[in-house]
Amino acid sequence: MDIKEVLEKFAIDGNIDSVNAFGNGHINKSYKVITDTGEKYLFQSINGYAFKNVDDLMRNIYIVTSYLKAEGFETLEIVKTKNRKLYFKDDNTFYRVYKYVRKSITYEKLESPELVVKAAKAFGQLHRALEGLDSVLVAETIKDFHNTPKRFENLMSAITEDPCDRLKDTDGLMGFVFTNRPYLRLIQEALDSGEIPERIVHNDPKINNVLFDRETNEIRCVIDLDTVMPGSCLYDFGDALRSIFTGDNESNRDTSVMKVDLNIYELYVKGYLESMNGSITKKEIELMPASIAVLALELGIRFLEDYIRGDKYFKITFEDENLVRAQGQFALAKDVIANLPKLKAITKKYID
Ligand code: GN1
Ligand code: MG
Repeated sequence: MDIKEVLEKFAIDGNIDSVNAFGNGHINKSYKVITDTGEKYLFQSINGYAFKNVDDLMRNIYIVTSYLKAEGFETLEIVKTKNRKLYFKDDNTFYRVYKYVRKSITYEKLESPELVVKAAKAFGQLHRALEGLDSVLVAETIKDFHNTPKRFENLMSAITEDPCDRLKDTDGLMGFVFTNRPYLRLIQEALDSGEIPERIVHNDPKINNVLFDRETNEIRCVIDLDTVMPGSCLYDFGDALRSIFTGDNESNRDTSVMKVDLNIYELYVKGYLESMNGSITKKEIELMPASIAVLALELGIRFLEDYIRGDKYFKITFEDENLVRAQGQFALAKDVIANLPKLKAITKKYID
């Protein structure tokens, strides 16, 4: 089936005028669709390699978006198929449609302090809002998604198998991972021991997943809800800052641009804590600085594993892109670790 035939299966308004590739996701394929009645939609094919259970995935999104809407938040709106299903399956490919969030804009890089504070508040607000949603309703769409020690084990198996004979290209990186192994367990151990609470979180708070209003720059909503599931708020805190510090190109060979900005860190901490409004625990705050290192190391490990396995998970546009991405995340992790005393000193000001 071609794209237009698939789109016909959905309850969209009007006839299709245009379909254009859209966005920068590494996993799903996205298209912006415009119809002759002026309606706009986001049409996506879901990556079945990453997401093994599309029923659970779409039900999660349905539950979370219905809940957020009922709580008065703007959020994604699923457009069902004509048979009132949440997705359409053709030939082992899964498709879905959302209403396009009009007059919104995303940024690959946050240029101004105001935007950093707003992004921090967007995730704080989301965490607060989801406190009221029973976590048994939300399925684990990707098992052990942010279980960093498990990610390390997966990398070890990839090295052992070395199916594409690529281990030889990874000189220097493996040593870096081994040296910094103690960081990998920080969040997982705190969760397992109950030192920090389990919360429903976004799990993929890349900064281009925050929609701002095109005219006022106010927060509209957080998108890409595929991985909303139980976890730790430190996953989102660490990953959002990881993404901000990485800059606008995760595949940049010049890794010197991927570094900590202490001012941005403080703005984000302030914005996030303000909107979490007393709900966050002391232990969670204490782990905030290191969480950025954990998330950067984790993503570096994931990119490296995927490179070694032959680029099965993350989309690539050039041959060694996943290796380059891993190098970038490890360079950032190194800078975060070097700056931990400063990051901790800033954070301390907010623990009373
Ligand atoms: C993937 O597709 P995208 O860009 O929203 C990935 C995240 C990574 C991110 C790195 C489901 O997100 O975990 O942090 O790439 N999402 C999934 O760019 O694996
Ligand atoms: Mg994503």
